[in-house]
Amino acid sequence: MVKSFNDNYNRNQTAFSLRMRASMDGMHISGAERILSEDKLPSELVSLFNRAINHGIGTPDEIYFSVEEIKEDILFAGSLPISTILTEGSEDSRRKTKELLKLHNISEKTISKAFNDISKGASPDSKNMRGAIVIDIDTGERLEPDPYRGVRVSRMDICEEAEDTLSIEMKRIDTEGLRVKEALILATKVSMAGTVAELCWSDNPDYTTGYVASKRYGYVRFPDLKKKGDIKGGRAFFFKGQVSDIYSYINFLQKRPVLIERVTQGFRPCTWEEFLSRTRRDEI
Ligand code: PML
Ligand code: MG
Repeated sequence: MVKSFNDNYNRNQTAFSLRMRASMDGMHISGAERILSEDKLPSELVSLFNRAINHGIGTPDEIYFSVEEIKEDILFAGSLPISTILTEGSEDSRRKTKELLKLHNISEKTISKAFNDISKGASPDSKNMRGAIVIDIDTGERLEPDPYRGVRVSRMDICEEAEDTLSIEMKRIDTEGLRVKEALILATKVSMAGTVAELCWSDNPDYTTGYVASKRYGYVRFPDLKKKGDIKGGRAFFFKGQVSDIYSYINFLQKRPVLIERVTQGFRPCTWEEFLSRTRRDEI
């Protein structure tokens, strides 16, 4: 994203998807996605390599890179608006996160399943997953075809100008960090696939803020969603639809190139009550 595909002068230029994933003893520790023009590939490869070997969880013993020419049309999109909820510790954060998920008509049982699975390591061998859980909001069933791997969202990035705008916007709303930018890009694409809501917190032991994201409520951050030192983390996508639709849903998430070209204004940190009254006001 640092040097992304710039739509101002090269919308017609060939774009490439650059992906990195790093693991240690089979455990996923880091990953990144870029869409960029050919001239930016060498420097970005080096920067993703440096990032993989300097990860908080540990030094990887395997790093994979892939570079693919993008042949499909790129979908250009506006980002979800960012909100941050002020909470009183991890229990309060979890309670409010669950309340927000309930506002999406997701049952308590399904929400608890997503929390439990991510908290214990969502793959069948209790490791963090490289990709996300996909969970049916009606049945609570997990739908990802490979429960070890999950669904990894791929082929998304932000245009250079929009990234500059996002940096300014994030400063305005007291939010910072590459991690937030990358999660916002991913969450925006996930919402475009028709996902009811996404739940995420990091597997990095030092990073405890998580979020719920959806078209309806935007990208809503909750500090202290897990305790410091905890290395378990991941994503759950709450899905509603026919199980037969799951393949086209996953195909969109993995293959459809999406570039953020517009930044939607977000909000300064606020209390849960302020957030609710603002979102209710917006419904009128
Ligand atoms: C991750 O990097 O593993 C996920 C980060 C999610 C939280 C980002 C934020 O603070 O909004
Ligand atoms: Mg991570």
